[in-house]
Amino acid sequence: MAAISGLIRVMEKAARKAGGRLRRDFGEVEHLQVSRKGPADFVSKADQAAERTIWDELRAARPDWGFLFEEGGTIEGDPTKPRFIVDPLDGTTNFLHGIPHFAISIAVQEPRLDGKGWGEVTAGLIYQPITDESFWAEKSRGAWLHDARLRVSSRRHLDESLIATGIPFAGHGNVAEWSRIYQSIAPQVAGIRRFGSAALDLAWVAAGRYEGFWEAGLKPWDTAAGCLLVREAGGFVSDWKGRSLPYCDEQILAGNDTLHSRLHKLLANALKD
Ligand code: 2AM
Ligand code: CA
Ligand code: CA
Ligand code: CA
Repeated sequence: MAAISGLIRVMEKAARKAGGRLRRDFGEVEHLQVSRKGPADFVSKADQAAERTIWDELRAARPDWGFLFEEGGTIEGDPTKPRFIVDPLDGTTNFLHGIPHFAISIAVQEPRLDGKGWGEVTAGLIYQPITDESFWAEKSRGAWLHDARLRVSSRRHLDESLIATGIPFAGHGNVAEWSRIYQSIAPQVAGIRRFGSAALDLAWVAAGRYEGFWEAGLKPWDTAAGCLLVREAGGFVSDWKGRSLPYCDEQILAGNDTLHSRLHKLLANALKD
């Protein structure tokens, strides 16, 4: 049984409040009004409303902590205190198309002891409003779905493995590189999925639903909570060189120990050619 900490309760309360709003707004035309941040990069009223709700809740509970928001950017706090990293709606494209696969991601990152920048991610929560699933993890205290302990998949064979990815879209990613990796991995595995929420891809690796996941060009708010979830569920997360970073946003590869190393070899082969 999970002993849920006060911090996770604060994060879950904020995510549930914003998630309830997203659930109500899902499919409502007025909330689909969008502006563009870049090519094919849409931000809806719902992203902004969810971020505002999360900001109000977290700031009230931890007034001196900093923030890194996807939409609002950086808000400095007491430099000796942690910061929250928040994606208020991961899977905006799904949300805007009426596809019920999106999530809220909140992570906590500690300041480095030498005072130079940011270090370890020590807590993470990914909440899926439509299924009401709350995936969370704390450093050294495991990964959980509500009060059930999560373990990465124990499948060891590529041909039994379901692998998630993110496919490049307008303004994001290297299509030729992605195709080479895809051609290297797809013929070896049971299946590839591309559902459009990197946070949920990682939560599902932690939950053992996927055996692995790779993507490039993500941001800290997409991956910070999910990386901790996978690691606390006994899995591995690295960049494509195999380096274990606090959040592998530029390049990410996640999986159980065997599949992480198998996929790493396939990926390295694909990039070498
Ligand atoms: P977002 O919905 O928060 O923007 C999907 O591969 C991942 O890429 C999602 O986690 C998504 O996060 C992110 N992403 C960023 N910009 C995107 C875009 N223009 N279209 C689709 N996904 C985008
Ligand atoms: Ca976005
Ligand atoms: Ca995102
Ligand atoms: Ca987002």
